[in-house]
Amino acid sequence: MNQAAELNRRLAIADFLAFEELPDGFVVAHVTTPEATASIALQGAHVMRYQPAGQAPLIWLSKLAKLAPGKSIRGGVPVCWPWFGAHPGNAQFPGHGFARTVPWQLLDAALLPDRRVRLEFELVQSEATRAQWPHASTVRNIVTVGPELEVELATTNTGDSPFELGQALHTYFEIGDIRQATITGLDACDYIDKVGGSARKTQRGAVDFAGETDRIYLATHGHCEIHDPVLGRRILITSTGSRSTVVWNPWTEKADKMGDFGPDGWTGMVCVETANAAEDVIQLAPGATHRMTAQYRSIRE
Ligand code: TA6
Repeated sequence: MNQAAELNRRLAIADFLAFEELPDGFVVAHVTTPEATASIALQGAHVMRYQPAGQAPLIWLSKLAKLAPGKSIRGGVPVCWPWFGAHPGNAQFPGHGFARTVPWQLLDAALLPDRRVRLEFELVQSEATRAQWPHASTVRNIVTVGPELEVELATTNTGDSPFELGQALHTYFEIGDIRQATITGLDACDYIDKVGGSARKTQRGAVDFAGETDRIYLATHGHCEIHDPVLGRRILITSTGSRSTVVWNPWTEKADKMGDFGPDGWTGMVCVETANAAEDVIQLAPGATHRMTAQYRSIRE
């Protein structure tokens, strides 16, 4: 019996949750609720799609996204864990950690009384993951689909010594045109400008976009909004357990180099990432659990 058939036997919820196996054994959970639909790959516990009923998708997925074992997916909500960006000590290790390209298992699927669907995934550790991350730990990703998309990344230190944890929900949002979009809620926050030689700067007013933008905002307050006049909506982003927010758009040249954005794909997306990055990395004590959550919803404007 293939993986999807086994998952359908054990965890499917009629009319709300079913599993599909793509070529190469890539398994996807499809969620349907009255308020929204979503698709989550078991690899990386990666939310690939989320679309509120009657609206454009909230989450952007590249038309050239590769859905193959071990390949990072361009778009959706990639889980960057247990480090953000380049590995602090070994340049050979994958950028943004290994969590998004390894198998996760689905521990539980539940239809909640309010007709939201909650899926709880746990990263499957292996010799390969332990070779890059020797710390005794578990990490779970809990995805709840309803009128909002809620994602919670929970890391537990199951060992007897502390470790440093960097992470992000590297979320790609669908927008009408990056050149007309703005982001509020980061005013007066300092940021590391990775396009400007990692200089430290301070945000004045709303964030707008006129070229490649790659910033780690620091001491952020857990709420920001994407204003999208083209699609006529605001996307509200609320987070807990995070004091750093990454804003990224590759613009045309970098997107072309990356090769999986598709023609002009960069104009229709912006990443606003709930993170623990830079000086916001977490020192996790033995036995402790750190929870980082993000909630996404849109309001017509
Ligand atoms: O979060 C922004 C960033 O760190 C950019 O610097 C860029 O590298 C982006 O992530 C995409 O990274 P990826 O490994 O998914 O291609």
